[in-house]
Amino acid sequence: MKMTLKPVLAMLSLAMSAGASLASGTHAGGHGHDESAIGQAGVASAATRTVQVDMSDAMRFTPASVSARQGETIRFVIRNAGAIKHEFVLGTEKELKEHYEVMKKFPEMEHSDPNMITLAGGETGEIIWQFTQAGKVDFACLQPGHYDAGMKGKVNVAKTKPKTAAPAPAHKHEHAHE
Ligand SMILES: [Cu+2]
Repeated sequence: MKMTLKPVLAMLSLAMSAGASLASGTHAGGHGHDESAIGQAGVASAATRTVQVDMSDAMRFTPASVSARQGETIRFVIRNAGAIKHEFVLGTEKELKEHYEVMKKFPEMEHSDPNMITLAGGETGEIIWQFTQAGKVDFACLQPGHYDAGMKGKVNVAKTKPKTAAPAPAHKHEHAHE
């Protein structure tokens, strides 16, 4: 079965909001999928750095913590060092949890978006991603059971300092008379 996840998520959230009371009131018009929170699909030519992330059947990412700078585009080379299927999905923790619940209901679902890659054992693939907001971006493997087993990690995106006019000129003058 090949289908993209978003329509399924949309259907599910419709079904859930129809069944839920209006008490929560969190759905203020939008459908809550805020892609700008985690950044956006990057352009390969803009990638300044390559980060390799390995996935293993021990349900771990290596490294599980990646540092980035706001605005930076990273080329992630994802390697499935295990024998079973794993995936690397970037998202907010909330998105990942929602997505994971869908994956548990539809384990055979194949999904594909710029923020994720699914790899069979031994495969390697890549994601180009630009981190536009400072803060934490989570990633996880959403294969049933894997997220619960701790197959998750995070990208810490450091705030970019406001651009200063020019680097302070080096003072060549010695303060000999001090
Ligand atoms: Cu996995």
